[in-house]
Amino acid sequence: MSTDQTQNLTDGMHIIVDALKKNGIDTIYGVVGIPVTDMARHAQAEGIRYIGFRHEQSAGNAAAISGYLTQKPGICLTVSAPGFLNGMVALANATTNGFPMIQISGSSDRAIIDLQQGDYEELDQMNTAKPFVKASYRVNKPEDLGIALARAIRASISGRPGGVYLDLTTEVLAAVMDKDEADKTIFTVEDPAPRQLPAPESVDKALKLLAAAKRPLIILGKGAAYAQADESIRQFIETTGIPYLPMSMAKGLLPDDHPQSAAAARSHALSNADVVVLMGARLNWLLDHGKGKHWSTETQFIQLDIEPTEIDSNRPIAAPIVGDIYSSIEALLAGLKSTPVKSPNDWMAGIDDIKKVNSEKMAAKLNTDTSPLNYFNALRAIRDVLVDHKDVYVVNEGANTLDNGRNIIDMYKPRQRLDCGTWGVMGIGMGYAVGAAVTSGKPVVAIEGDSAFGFSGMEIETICRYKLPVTILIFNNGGIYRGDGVNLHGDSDPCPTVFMKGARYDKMIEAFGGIGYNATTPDEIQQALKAGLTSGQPTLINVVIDPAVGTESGHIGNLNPKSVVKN
Ligand code: OXT
Ligand code: ADP
Ligand code: MG
Repeated sequence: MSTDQTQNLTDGMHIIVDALKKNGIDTIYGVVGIPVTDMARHAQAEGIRYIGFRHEQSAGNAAAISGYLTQKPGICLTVSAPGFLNGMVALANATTNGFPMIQISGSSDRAIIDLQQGDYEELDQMNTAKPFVKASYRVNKPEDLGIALARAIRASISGRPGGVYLDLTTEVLAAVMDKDEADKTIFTVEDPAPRQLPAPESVDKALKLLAAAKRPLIILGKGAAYAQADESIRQFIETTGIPYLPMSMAKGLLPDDHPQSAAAARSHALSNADVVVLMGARLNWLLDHGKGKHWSTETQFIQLDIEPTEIDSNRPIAAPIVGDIYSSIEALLAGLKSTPVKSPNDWMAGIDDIKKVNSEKMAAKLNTDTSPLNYFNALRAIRDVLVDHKDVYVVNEGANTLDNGRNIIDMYKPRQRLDCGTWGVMGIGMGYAVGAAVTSGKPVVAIEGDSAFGFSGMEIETICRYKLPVTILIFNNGGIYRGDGVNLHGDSDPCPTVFMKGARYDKMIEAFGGIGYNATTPDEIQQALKAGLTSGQPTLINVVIDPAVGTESGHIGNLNPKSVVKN
């Protein structure tokens, strides 16, 4: 074809990029190959930043966390069948956690797939994705690309955010259209996540219940963090004087050293509260479904959530407020004028007493001086550096590394703690670190169990390639939970929980031009961490932890099924 004949033509892979640009998408996280390589090249040529990963799951995790941080869908690009499935874990995790994300995947020839005639990377991806996402769409005509992306964007961020799958067949990517006609098919989505105002009577009812409470408690969840209603939430908590408990990723919504935080008196606050306000937090396993020893059967609940079907999921909710948290908090604040709420002082004083006891116990653990290090003195060393770096994003995964990290590393700003979330999933580490660094331009510190790191460890090459300011601390206790497990059969194979002894993860990053440190004392941790933060260079610190100090499954050992048979 001559240049004259092609100059007014375009094709699917160009149309989708134009549509992404029109909707303000500035970054794609992915892994390329047949049939999406040229689409990625073209996106980059058009000024969309393309971050190429070593595995789609990490690309997906980066996209998901960028969605959480920005309220815009994070975009993950994958190849057909296996690449698609690798990305699906992250997409499903995004849906579970309520992070807006769109996975765009190329797919093979639909006619061959449908007749199961054995195409290259054959899989009915649209239907495979369905159980794991809010919506799953396939585009069969290039003129539908604009509307399909619009639907994907709206589905991912309206209501409870989540994952959306967009299937682009090889035929559509290559399909040719007149450029002027194609331009008419793409558009900017208008108000993709409209405010959802709560009913005034719901707000009124909730305030009356709260005003009568003697021991009210607010539980802040990551839905509240996502809503970016930071100032109003703080104002509501401070005006009412109600103590609050942050769920893990809501830490920092108010600074962890806030006097009304009940985090260091968790079970006392939960079991004694008479009215609990669930603010963007689900009454799921992380809150024992509102049942059991941490809860009173007398407790009444107010629940703020955008998803109506979340209400009454585990316990009856006396006062549901269905709406977006931004609008709901505004309405609650306005309602305080006619229905003032003041939490009784003796309730907070009682919580303070328990906080004091628990904080003293914690201080005793933190101030140990052991060789090898344990979780507490190693995390104390990190905490004391990070207190001077409040802009840092903290990624945290593992079991003991996660649970102790959550309790010891204080957060001061909203949405800066990123962790295993609702699924308790391992493997988010490096993807979240890349996504946070790329999205925010701020330094990231990833505190990783050695097992947790292994799920996405190859992405240190990605971190080095893009020269991201990420410092990774690997809590190397030589295993899952502990490094001293014994093979019960007695042969020379390691036990299921045990890894290579004396592994030097710091050497891995040196292979890619990053900086590695091996730390065996609090001082060495601090020197290395400060150097990583000051240089802004990709840095990996192998923190040598006593293999014998971890607890099976960290704080959630009670979830392991118990065997009647004694080994
Ligand atoms: O209430 P009380 O009075 O008791 O006091 C509480 C707080 O008030 C108090 N506290 C404090 N006191 C003083 N000062 C401060 N600052 C303070 N802060 C709190 O302390 C107590 C306890 O507080 P906490 O922790 O809040 O309370 P609790 O009861 O623990 O809270 C309950 C939960 C459920 C809310 C909380 O525990 C929680 O959020 N847990 C999340 C747990 C989680 O998600 N874990 C990850 C999954 S574990 C497992 O599944 C793993 N796997 C399997 C696997 C997974 N997950 N994924 C995939 C894809 N494949 C396999 C694997 C492989 S973990 C894992 C790897 C583990 O090995 P690593 O090497 O990575 O890690 P290591 O363990 O380090 O070796
Ligand atoms: P956590 O793990 O921190 O307890 P969850 O992920 O379990 O938090 O719960 C978050 C809840 O917040 C979900 O039920 C979700 O529907 C809700 N949510 C998310 N975004 C908003 C929002 N903008 N407004 C209101 N509710 C929201
Ligand atoms: Mg470990």
